[in-house]
Amino acid sequence: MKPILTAFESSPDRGKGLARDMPVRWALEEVGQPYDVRLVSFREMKEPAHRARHPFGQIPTYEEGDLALFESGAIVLHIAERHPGLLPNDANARARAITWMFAALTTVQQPIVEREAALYLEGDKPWTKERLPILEDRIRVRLGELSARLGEREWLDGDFSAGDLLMVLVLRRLESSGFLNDYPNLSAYVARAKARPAYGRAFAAQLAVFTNAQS
Ligand code: GTB
Repeated sequence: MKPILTAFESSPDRGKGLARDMPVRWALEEVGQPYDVRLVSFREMKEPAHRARHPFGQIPTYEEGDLALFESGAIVLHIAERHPGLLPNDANARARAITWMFAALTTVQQPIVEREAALYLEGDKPWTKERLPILEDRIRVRLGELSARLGEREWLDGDFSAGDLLMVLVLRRLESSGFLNDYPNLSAYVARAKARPAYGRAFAAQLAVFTNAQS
């Protein structure tokens, strides 16, 4: 039975692949697991049927038989644990790859999300003008640290892993702001990941939802 993923019926990112169904799609493509997608509107996301799957009324959710999961990171970990290809077999290397998953979604993503919230939710507040440079400095600190650790490596720790998958999607949130331009090895890392065939298939699938909704 194919797992079922939920995604935006009409994504506010207009097919840029920034919504959180993208990590799940990409993980499923990396491991070669076919899947179905249930598209949901903003209204449907807040209705009891969807809230039974996702307590916060969001996407993505993931159903596999009688298992229902939410939180993109947890879903990617679930997929990576059940299929070869996204986590190393060696126990210590596996633990380090999972550490990178958490680092992406907490340490690196947090200042990026705070800046987005300041820009898009608090843009009209009097404190935002002063707060933005502080948030941007925090992002630069994290990018500098990540850049130093990545160095000339292809991936964060050995082969491509679920840690890289999540880290690259977190970094993609900065693409339109130009932050990554100051860190050539991070830009190259993101470009390398986006060149993976599985990324291409996942991106095309989410873009098709947007394109079909327009026609
Ligand atoms: N921590 C959760 C996870 O990783 O699964 C976060 C899930 C989440 O934020 N879901 C968002 C959602 O359902 C969509 S992805 N929002 C509806 C709601 O809360 O009512 C976040 C997102 C939305 C839009 C853009 N964009 O336009 O660029 C990018 C990312």
